[in-house]
Formats: sequence, C-alpha cells, structure tokens
Amino acid sequence: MIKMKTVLLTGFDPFDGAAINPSWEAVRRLDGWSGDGEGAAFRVVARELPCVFGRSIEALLGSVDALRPDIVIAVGQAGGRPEISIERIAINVDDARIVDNAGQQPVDVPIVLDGPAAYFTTLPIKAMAAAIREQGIQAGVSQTAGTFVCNHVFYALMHHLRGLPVKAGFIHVPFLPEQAAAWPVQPTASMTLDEIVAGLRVAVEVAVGVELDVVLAGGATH
Ligand code: PCA
Repeated sequence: MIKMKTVLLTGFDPFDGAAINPSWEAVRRLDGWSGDGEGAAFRVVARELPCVFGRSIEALLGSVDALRPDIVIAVGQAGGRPEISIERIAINVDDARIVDNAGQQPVDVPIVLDGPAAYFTTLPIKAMAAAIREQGIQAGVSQTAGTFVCNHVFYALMHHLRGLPVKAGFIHVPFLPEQAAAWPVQPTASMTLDEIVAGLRVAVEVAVGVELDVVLAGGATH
C-alpha cells in the first residue's frame, strides 16, 4: 500500500497595513487537496501564520510537530517580484525594514543563537521552477528570502528539521493585480490568484514526486 504523504502549506496574514496577503489566499484554496501521482499519494493541510517575529515560528513548528508532515512549504508575499520565487537559502538574521504585526522591528539579531549562518532548502527547487514555467507561469529560483518574517520562519523550519527526512522550504509569491495597481510605485509586477494557485499546485506535485533535483542553471549574476 502506498503511504499517504502529508504536505503542510502555510501562508501569512496581511502585513504592512495591507488588507490581503496572496500567500494565505492561495494556500487556503489548497487546504484538503489530495493527489495521487505516480506512487506518491498526498494530502495538503493549510495553516495561516501571523506576520510576527517569534509567534510565527511557534505556530509553524507547532503545526509541524502536530501533523508530522513529509513535506513543508511555507509561502509568503514578495511584493514587486514578478515571478513565483522558490527560495534556495535561509540565513540566520532578522533585520526588519518595517515593523511586524506586533510592532516589533528587530535589527541584526540572530534567529537561533549560535545556529549556523544558513541552511539550504531540501526541496527540488530547480525541478519545481522548471515545471511551473512549463505551465506558462513565471517562476524562478531566488537566492534570498530577505531578512523579515519570511526568512525568519524559513530558517527556523530548516533548523527544526535538520537531519530529519522531511523536505522543506519557502516560496515567495507576487502581489495580486489589485495590490500592484494600488502600489505607489508604477508599474509594479503582479500575478493573478488563479495563476499563483496553479503554480503552487505544480510546486507541491514536484516536491512530492521528485527525490533528486535536476541540474539546471538557476543562479544569478547579481
Ligand atoms: N511576506 C513577508 C512576511 C510575510 C509575508 O507574506 C516577507 O517576505 O518576509
């Protein structure tokens, strides 16, 4: 019998005065979705995280320990980026340019005292980006998840799961068109919710089905 894999997807609540966060809007549409691809049956559980330093980690790791997922993909908004960006690396620093939803603004504080400088994701990021693009949706590998709450939970997730056979990582998604239209800087990139949801579906299927990432250039020159 094929073991049913559990995929934990998380999204964030709105932050920085926004009314909506596309990461949670997309992820919540995938709650309860199950698939049965090539010997890799899975079901998705979605959870919302608060955009708050500290509490976001407690919520994420609490769900990881309760659900014992095989795969964890945390998702957040990266306003201004044009593509679904699959993050390669989490770094051990909080450096907030804006306050979080609890008014906190840590600057140059380690996430885990005496933790390693960084962790690589354990998701097959090149295969994921390529498969999303094959569906006509812009996607790529990103070399930094920033230094705000997204990188914060990404680092804590990888630290928590180190040495365990759980694939985990982080995906940033663009603004929705209505957010981009209201942004003071024009033009600003966006993606429809349907496209974001479709891209995340492909990301989940590849994360479940691909054990060894493909070798494809996905770097950056700056
Ligand atoms: N994006 C922020 C935090 C929450 C979110 O959706 C970030 O990129 O850090």
